[in-house]
Amino acid sequence: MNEYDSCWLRYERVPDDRLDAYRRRCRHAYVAEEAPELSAVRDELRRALPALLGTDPHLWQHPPTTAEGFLAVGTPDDMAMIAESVPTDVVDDLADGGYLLKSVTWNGQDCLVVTASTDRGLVYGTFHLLRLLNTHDPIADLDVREEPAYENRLLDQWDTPFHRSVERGYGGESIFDWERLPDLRPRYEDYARLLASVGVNGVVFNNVNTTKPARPSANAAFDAFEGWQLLESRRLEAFTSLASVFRRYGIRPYLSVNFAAPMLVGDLDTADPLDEEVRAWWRAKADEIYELVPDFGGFLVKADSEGQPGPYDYGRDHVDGANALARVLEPHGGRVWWRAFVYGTHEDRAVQAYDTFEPLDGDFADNVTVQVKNGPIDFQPREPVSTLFGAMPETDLGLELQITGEYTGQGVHATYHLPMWKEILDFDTHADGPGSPVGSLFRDDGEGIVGVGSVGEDHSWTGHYLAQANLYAFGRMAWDPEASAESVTEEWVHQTFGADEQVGDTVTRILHDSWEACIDYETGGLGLMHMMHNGEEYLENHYDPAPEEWPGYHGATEEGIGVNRTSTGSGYAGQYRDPVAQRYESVADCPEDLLLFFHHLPWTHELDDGTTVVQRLYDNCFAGVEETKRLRAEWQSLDGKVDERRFRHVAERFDEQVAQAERWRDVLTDYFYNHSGVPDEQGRVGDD
Ligand code: GCV
Repeated sequence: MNEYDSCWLRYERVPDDRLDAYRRRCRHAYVAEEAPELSAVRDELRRALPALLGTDPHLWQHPPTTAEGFLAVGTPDDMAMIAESVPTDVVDDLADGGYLLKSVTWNGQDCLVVTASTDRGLVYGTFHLLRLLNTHDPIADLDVREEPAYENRLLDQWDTPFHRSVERGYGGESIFDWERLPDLRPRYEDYARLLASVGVNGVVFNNVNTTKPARPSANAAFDAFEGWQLLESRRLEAFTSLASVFRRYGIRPYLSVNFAAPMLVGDLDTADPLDEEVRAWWRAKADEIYELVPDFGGFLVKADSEGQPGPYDYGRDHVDGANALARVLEPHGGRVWWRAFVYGTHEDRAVQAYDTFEPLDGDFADNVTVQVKNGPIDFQPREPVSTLFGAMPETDLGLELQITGEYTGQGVHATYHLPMWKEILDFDTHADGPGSPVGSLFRDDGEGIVGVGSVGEDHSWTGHYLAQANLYAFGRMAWDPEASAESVTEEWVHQTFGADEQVGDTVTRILHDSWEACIDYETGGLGLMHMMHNGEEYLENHYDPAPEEWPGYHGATEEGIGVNRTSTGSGYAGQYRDPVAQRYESVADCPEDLLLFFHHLPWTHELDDGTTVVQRLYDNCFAGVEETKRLRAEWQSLDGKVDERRFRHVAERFDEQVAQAERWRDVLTDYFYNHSGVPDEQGRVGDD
């Protein structure tokens, strides 16, 4: 990887005190037969082992005859040594993708075994082993058994085909050059490697907004293309080459489809999901896709939302729409991911997803997954969790998280999402009584976790070198939601910035403190949200402060602030199960960090510690800026300890982050002051 960063797959020479132990077991490697995934394993070992160990390892395709120790990667059927080294019934019982890593002695030699019952598991196991070498972990007594917590760990690319743009992507233009397919770019494989190394097993390659480009492209000729055209036969044929790259890494390809495709791609005059011709059109299209891409994962659909067509256009509902597509995918083992992101007809947008989908529980086909954003609004810095979690026990659900930082400073601010995701996963829904955290859902077949992607053509991939941590953490958490945030961060930092303790500790601190800082300066920290500038179509902003644009989201008046979502307001709090509903309903019990999401309160309402609401908002906005300055100083302390390119890039972004945090602080505190008329106790706000 030269034109772009290697991210966490850097493979730098391990320290001398590890070298002997590693070389003893990895001087040679045996990788069983030539399945696509195993050729990827072989390539990865060819890249990694010489770089890590400074040796030129032999890679055997047949059981080695060497008298030295070696690394064996294969299923128990591939080699007697593997079958004899691990309990084969344990291997057989592993979920798809699961694997074992084991240190063994074979013919008196120190060896290592990576085994699994599926080729995909061998890919993950190999990356796990390489991670251990990269982080200089001991490998003499390895006895690891790993299985993914969720069957589906998907990446949703909001890349707009042909335009090379990425809606809400801040890492540059799309890496996917559809116009040139079937020609492949090395970057595709490197992206697949990054994703597989953290266990992602599916990619939706195009934006859910299939009828509009995120913004007009530089090349006007491409503006004639729309995302739905990917379903045209010649486009699908070209798509096979992309699919084959990701297949080698155990990643299934998916496409977002436009619900009106039978009219847009076909020449029907309706897309009514109950119309026989429409059904036949989808069936033929699905058959065509599977003929070309046998491991195709399925369709992602945004229907009847933000201008996208859907079943409502024909007087049908979401079940009719989703099931019509599910039916044609079912014979091929494909799945429909149907998004629950709908709003527009209710005064309070928060209530709509639940009102729309909960009554449909149990009616969706077995191969439909309803994909739900983590919160009821839209990836705000902090939101309560969606009321749909735990409310649809008869339906396969997927949790949608945002890896890209649409509302968290985009590619400019260093905002780490893992602490937010942990908070979401740990939230007790009480769906099955106490102790039913969000993370315990999505565990059935057909369920899973989905991340909205963040990569682009930038050298850094993610627009900010530290934002790579969000991509890494997403995959690791979707594999193992119980892993501690600290351990995941530590892994990423070590692999990405090396073993230097000062660098490791500093970057870890920056990441872990960054989210709360962002909440403070962008919201005031009491549950307010969406005070962003919206901008024009194609130039949607979601970055600059503009609380005056959307007063409905924060409810500021001269008397008070916040949105009443209790039983005397929109009733959103009542969509949770008790005792969660009761807790949010009550001003006294509602957690402070969501107080103004659920309640409209006088500016001078006193919080638990006696501080008024408005004073706390002032204080938090100021604290957020001070914290951001502290984080910048932490980064600056690494001058000379991190390579120049990354050091400068992050340092410059921190300067802009501080300036932007100050802008937020000033706009918000002025706005609060102008509405409340209450001066800041410390004289920092208002006339000067
Ligand atoms: C892909 C919000 C974002 C849109 C996004 C949409 C969605 O409205 O601003 O960019 O569209 O959510 O998730 O469908």
